[in-house]
Amino acid sequence: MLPAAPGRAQSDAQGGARERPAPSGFPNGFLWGTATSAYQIEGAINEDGRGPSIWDRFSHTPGAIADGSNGDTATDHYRLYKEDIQLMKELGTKAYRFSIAWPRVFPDGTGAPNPKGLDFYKRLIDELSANGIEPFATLYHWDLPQAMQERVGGWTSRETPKAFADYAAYVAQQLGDRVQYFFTINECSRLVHLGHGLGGDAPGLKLPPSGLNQVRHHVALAHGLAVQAIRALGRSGTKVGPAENVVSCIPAIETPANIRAAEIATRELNAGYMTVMMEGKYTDAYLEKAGNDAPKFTPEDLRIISSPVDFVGLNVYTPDHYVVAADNARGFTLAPFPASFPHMKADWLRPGPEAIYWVPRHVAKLWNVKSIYITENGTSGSDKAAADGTIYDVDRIMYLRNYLTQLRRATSEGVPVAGYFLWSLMDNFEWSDGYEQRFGIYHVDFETKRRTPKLSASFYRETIARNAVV
Ligand code: PNW
Repeated sequence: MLPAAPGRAQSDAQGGARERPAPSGFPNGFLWGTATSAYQIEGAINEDGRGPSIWDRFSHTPGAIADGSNGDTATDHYRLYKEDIQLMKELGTKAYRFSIAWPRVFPDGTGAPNPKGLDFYKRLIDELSANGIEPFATLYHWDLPQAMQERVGGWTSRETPKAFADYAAYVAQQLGDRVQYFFTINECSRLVHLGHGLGGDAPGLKLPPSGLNQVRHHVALAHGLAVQAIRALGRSGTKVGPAENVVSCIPAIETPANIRAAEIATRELNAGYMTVMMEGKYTDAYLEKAGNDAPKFTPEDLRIISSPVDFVGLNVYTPDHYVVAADNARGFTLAPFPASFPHMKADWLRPGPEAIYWVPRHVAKLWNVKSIYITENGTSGSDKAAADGTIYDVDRIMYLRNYLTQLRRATSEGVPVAGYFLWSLMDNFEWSDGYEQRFGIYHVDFETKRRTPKLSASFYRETIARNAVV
């Protein structure tokens, strides 16, 4: 149980906010939520007819995961989901972003569906609804059915986007009465780059540029096909969009020239993902740079990829580049990061709270996007319990408070951000970092599966109650 916050009567704070909006306040109706993904929390990999995924295979490959672990049991959310929904409820969240495991629904990737696998998500969604929490379902958070990898070569083949569209259509048919908000693919960029270029994520491939560019095209195509499938088969009012980790470009100093340069950089550095999804073409610079390694595609592919979306989901963790305007062909310089730039527990996670201001602002401006959700934001921490048993994760609170201050700047200036999903509800299987990186606001003991709130859970509950940065 989350302890009561001392020194504040909830009704006072809310009443005060109604009369005189605090300068740190978010718009009325701003949607607060938490986020997770299937393989990172569910466990139960052999339950109810689930097929193996590329992450089962990869995590059981010696040397692939930092602590030699895997997601076989993870947080056991498959069994403990009702308890987890009570955690969401005690935070006061009104939305939850989770992912559906494709291999639970189609154990072989294609062919006969597995109703028992889908039933888990029906139970989960019904329990969410019973607790007043809106489900936001991601169709693909990296757990490709292993059968697709073996039969057709996974994302290297055009068969995979086709199979993904069929899976999306089936889910929309089956869950359309329960789910209004769908995300297609989580972070196309990471699954392409880390999974197929660097080999650090499943399926662990290190493709040459031509192969990698083709994978990138297939993933974008899968996004577009899924948008069309959900539109065709969801009930009316169903909304769909991507959940992308846009390469974040921050004006190093806030001048009109640097802001413009950061916009140009955003468009170019996301050419194979957000830019092609929003514009229906690859930029000239992207194709020129790829040269003979450019992906093979048809004009019809580009029309599919750029199927109109209802919103854009943005995962924002860190500034990828600080940008300075320059008199060169590209129009910008990317400042190198000094070795002294700080980072959170994860080396890659440099705190730069202004990223959560600039990314949605650039996306809204460049592509006239009218509705944005922050689909992930959060940090890992070392999270040691103090003598009194509490995890005083003031580093995570510092990170969140600063990011939310910048997010609030965005909403106050009219950037159309409608909601925020904190990553993550609870500690979970952090991919190739195994269980060594904890992102939760609830601590999970991976032996007993016991959940315990960290101090940041109280911070988040307070933020939600006041609809303001606290
Ligand atoms: C996201 N980066 O991954 C994923 O969507 C989650 O599944 C994951 O647990 C979470 O963030 C925390 O890592 C990212 O290097 C991994 O910028 C790395 C980066 C961004 C996102």
